[in-house]
Amino acid sequence: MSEIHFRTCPLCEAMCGLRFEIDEGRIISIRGDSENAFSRGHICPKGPELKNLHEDPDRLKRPIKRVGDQWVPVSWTEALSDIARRVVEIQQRSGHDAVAFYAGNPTVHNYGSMLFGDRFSKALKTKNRFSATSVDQLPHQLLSYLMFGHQLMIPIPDIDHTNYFLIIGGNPFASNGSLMTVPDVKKRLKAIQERGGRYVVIDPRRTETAEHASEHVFIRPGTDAFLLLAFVNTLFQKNLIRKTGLYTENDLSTLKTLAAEFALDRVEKVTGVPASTIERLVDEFTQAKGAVCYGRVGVSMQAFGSICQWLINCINILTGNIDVRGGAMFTLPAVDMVDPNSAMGGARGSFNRYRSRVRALPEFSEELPVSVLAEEILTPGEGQVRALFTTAGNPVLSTPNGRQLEKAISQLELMVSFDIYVNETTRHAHYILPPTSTLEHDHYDLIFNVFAVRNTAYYSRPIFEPEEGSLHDYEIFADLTKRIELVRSNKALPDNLVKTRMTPAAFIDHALKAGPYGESGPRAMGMSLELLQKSPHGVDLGPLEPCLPARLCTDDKKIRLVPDELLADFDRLKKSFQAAALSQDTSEQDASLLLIGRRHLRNNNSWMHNLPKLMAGKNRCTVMIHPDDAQALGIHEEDAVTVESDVATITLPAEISDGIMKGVVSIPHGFGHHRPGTALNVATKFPGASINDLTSDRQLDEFSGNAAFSAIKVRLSRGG
Ligand SMILES: Nc1nc2c(c(=O)[nH]1)N[C@H]1C(S)=C(S)[C@@H](COP(=O)(O)OP(=O)(O)OC[C@H]3O[C@@H](n4cnc5c(=O)[nH]c(N)nc54)[C@H](O)[C@@H]3O)O[C@H]1N2
Ligand SMILES: Nc1nc2c(c(=O)[nH]1)N[C@H]1C(S)=C(S)[C@@H](COP(=O)(O)OP(=O)(O)OC[C@H]3O[C@@H](n4cnc5c(=O)[nH]c(N)nc54)[C@H](O)[C@@H]3O)O[C@H]1N2
Ligand code: SF4
Ligand SMILES: [Mo]
Repeated sequence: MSEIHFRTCPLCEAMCGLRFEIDEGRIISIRGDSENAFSRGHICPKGPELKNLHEDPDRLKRPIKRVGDQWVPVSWTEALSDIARRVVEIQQRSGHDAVAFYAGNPTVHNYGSMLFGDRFSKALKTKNRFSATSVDQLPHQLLSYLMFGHQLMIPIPDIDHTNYFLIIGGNPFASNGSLMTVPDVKKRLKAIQERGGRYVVIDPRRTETAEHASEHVFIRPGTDAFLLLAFVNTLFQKNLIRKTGLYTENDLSTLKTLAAEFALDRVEKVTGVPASTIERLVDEFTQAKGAVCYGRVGVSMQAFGSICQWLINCINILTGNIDVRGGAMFTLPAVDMVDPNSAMGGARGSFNRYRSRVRALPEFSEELPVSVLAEEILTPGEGQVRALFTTAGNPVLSTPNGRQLEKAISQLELMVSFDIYVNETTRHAHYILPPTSTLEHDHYDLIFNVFAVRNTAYYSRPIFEPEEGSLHDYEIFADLTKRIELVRSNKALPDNLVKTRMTPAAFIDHALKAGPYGESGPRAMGMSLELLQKSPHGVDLGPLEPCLPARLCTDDKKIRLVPDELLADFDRLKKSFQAAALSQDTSEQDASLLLIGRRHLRNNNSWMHNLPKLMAGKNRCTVMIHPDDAQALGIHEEDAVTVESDVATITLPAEISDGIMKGVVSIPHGFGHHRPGTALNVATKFPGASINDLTSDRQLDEFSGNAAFSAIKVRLSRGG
């Protein structure tokens, strides 16, 4: 007799409920759970692949140590003791900052790793803490911190009630939504159209999302800030501002002055978006009952990522679409990560309290931009990084100028990776510490509930008992934190593992009971771990509700419409606008094409290319190019093409498509599995090439330090 188990999928942000059929310890099937309170049966092709991920023969289960070119098994306590001794020795010799820490994306999908990894990295007392945040959503968090007073007060599109959804630089059909946790986004976007509304996509590529949109508008990569300023300017010019008491008049008039320089005709020239289109979009947006502007990685991974996110917030605020049904709203999750008085709500964020050693880039929330990691390792001097921990990350493929980082990490005195694979990054480690499979541990989505389009709560139980002798991420972190503490105080190290009394589940139980739906919160209903354990399809906590100004974390309970810190960045923007306008005026044409990224439903950043079913079909690691550009360069479909940036060259096949704007080319990230020593038997058969060999650690949103992956200048030529 087979058994049925339920849990949510940890692979992307959508939190789909899954139904597992298990027979004698083997997975028979994984389907969408049609009764799940949030996802209602939705699933994508990656969900069922949790079976093959769990059973992947390349998945590591025991710690290994690199001896020359060989990996040898080692016991947990031997590995953890040696690491603890070496970390303390390096820090005593070279200072705390000599040890760096990088946390990759799946950390956020594993609450044990998130909670205990954070504690561990803070116990290292190093300034050199990094994460995938600074190659992704740093501008969102920074602007939420500056405008609303809390890095996690991210405005979420009220997709189920809006009548006008303006999507800039996001492709939820491929990504399943981001900073907008929304299972079955296709159905929900279609529902907008069915109720007479519109959804409009602004993107240099006619993406899968754009194909089905009410309208798609091409834009020249990296120019969105100018478009958004023209939008704001038009709101002022046409008296379309809907005032609320949420911000000061002073800020409003500053914003008016700043935007005034961005006239529609000049912006048209720079962005490629016709002035009449911008005007019409403004009219449609302001006339709709419930409209929301939303921008994702396409507008945060660019030179003006922070200004883009600021202006997107401004558009929602100025048109009266913040904190109202159908606009941009804030969540009230069962574990409240925002309210400073709640169990988990303390970390409002911080900015620019210190800077990186070599290039002086600013701190955000006790992290530095990962674009400086390589130079912090390569540049001699006091504070030089000599040891690195990575957890759930693959920065060689996912951060800019990956080859430079590779060179850097191959010189480290000590590198330790928490990972389930020997990948392009972890192959350089001295130790790899593999945690249990995701199906062997429990999970509660601390973060994605903060971004969800509806308030819900779900607790995922493990499907399988952990294998004998394996450890969860949190147990490894807890042991190592303790061991380092013992070495620091000259105490003997134990031969057995140091168990932690506090488990992630106990933590969550406390936070749920103390939270808004717990024992005495504003929506008290007895929320607890026990209640969730009895609810295999999750608990629905209702639609997003207005909550301002009470929930604002600013001192005066006002939105800071124009943060002072950001004003300083405005000169850089004006200069860039003038330069762009000038180059459009002169007939002199640059031979460069502008490179952007691309996501595909079957990829997941760098790490699911080892699953055969997801790799079936056409090669997806191609350079997409417009037919006119291809013709001018004599490039034909599937020709090998060399792509050259100022940093490096790579070769990959051409894919000719009129779905990409003329002058723009696109390459997906996460490929480049040809590197020797990568132990991924399927992925290495589909190696592709890494876009991040081409991207530059110097190309940034200088305000936040976020990597600017969009609008990289490249030159193409036929041949490999
Ligand atoms: N299948 C799949 N799903 C994923 C992931 C994955 O790798 N694969 N990754 C997950 C992660 S970590 C994240 S952060 C999210 C990201 O979620 P999304 O932001 O929705 O991801 P993308 O599909 O990369 O969409 C970015 C869009 O921006 C466009 N773009 C690029 N440059 C510019 C520009 O200069 N201006 C404008 N206006 N648009 C631009 C691109 O053409 C692309 O369509 O997806 C998550 N979900
Ligand atoms: N050019 C370009 N570069 C990009 C992007 C882009 O759009 N364009 N997107 C960026 C974005 S949005 C992101 S988020 C980053 C992602 O960048 P990273 O987070 O650095 O890379 P991932 O590919 O997500 O690597 C995840 C690693 O975690 C491991 N892993 C999975 N689950 C677990 C677990 O439970 N525990 C542990 N210990 N390990 C686990 C996997 O084996 C894999 O090695 O890439 C960024 N890089
Ligand atoms: S959409 Fe995301 S959460 Fe849902 S099944 Fe696919 S990968 Fe998993
Ligand atoms: Mo991401």
